[in-house]
Amino acid sequence: QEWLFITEETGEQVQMAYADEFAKIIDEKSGGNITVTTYEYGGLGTEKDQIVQLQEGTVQLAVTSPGFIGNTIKESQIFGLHFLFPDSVEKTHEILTESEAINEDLVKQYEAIGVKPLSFWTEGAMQWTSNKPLESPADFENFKMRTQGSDLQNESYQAYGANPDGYSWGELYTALENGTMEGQENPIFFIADASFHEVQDYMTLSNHNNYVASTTVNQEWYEGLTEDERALVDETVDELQSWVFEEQKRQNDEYLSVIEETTEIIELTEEQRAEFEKLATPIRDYYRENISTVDGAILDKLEQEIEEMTAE
Ligand code: 6CS
Repeated sequence: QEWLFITEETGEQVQMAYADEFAKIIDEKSGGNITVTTYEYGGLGTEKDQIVQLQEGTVQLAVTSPGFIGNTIKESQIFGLHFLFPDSVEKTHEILTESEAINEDLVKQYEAIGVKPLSFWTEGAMQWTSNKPLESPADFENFKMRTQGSDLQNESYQAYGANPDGYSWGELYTALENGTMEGQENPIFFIADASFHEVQDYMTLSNHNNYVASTTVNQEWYEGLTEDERALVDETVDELQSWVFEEQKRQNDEYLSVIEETTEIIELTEEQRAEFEKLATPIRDYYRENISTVDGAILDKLEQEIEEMTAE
């Protein structure tokens, strides 16, 4: 049998590396009986089209980013909050792997639309690239910031005074080049591989948030698998959780020097980061009051878990 696995990335970018590794393991473990065919971003439309295909079961598996489904699964916008997760990417990955708020409560929200997340993982800390130096909230005044388009992502940048707008990444290079957009956020590997640094003069090491991705499946398909097949999928996803942490780390470490060749790197002082954090923290209440459909219960629990896990 054949399973189709779509991602939002191309080439050997982290999501594609993940899907290809998944395909390799399934092929080996099933003795060649199951073939997983992987599709790059664009192969089946935009990121938003891909979610519909997953819901409809045209594809069985997908890497899905909350930023693109946030307006459908409101609670997933939680990942658009800045300065929520700890600065350590390793710790963040541990929280994404173990948190009950995420892996049980948030999962239920996805299931309501027929999509089952099997895991959440980080593609690394996000940084800002821009056509002018971004060092303080004042620099964001009326700044045309590209986001993936979820309401909370936009709200987070409005809190800095920016003028954010959702855009598909396939059109972003051109938008940055011609000034339709003045800046964007992404992990280092993605900035370099998508060549955004070529059309941006600065990269601020802001570490304001992590890029969170999720391995998702069509729920009906997953529940219709035999017990052995489902165990094979679960086992492989478990195995890939630490694998993908190493993969994103390798790519993010490697690509920094590529960006440094053409782009000025700005490091923020603790005080400068604190200015952003101060404006970002009240957005948690905005999420509770205006976005969440469960009065912020998932955020309350997640905050508690983060506190416990970072105190260890
Ligand atoms: O910025 C984006 O939209 C893209 N960034 C990453 C890291 N992966 C896919 C996504 O579409």
